[in-house]
Amino acid sequence: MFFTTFPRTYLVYNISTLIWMYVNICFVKEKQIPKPLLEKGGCKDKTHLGCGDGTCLPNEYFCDGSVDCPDESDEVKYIVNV
Ligand SMILES: [Ca+2]
Repeated sequence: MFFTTFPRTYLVYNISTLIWMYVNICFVKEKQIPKPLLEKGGCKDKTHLGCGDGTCLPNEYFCDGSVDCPDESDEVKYIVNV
């Protein structure tokens, strides 16, 4: 279990597939809130990422410890394969 204030990339051993994989992990909150869209948000500015509701914010706003997305999805726990 890693606790960070910003998304970081970790090498993680996946027990179900028995392979090592790189993942971005951000564990900040455990409450049920939407997952952020991130790169799938289709933000025009490439330095921005999408909140769960489609709002675009600068990527440094994600997992910085304070809520910025209207739906709080910038601070939700998420794992993204890289
Ligand atoms: Ca934030």
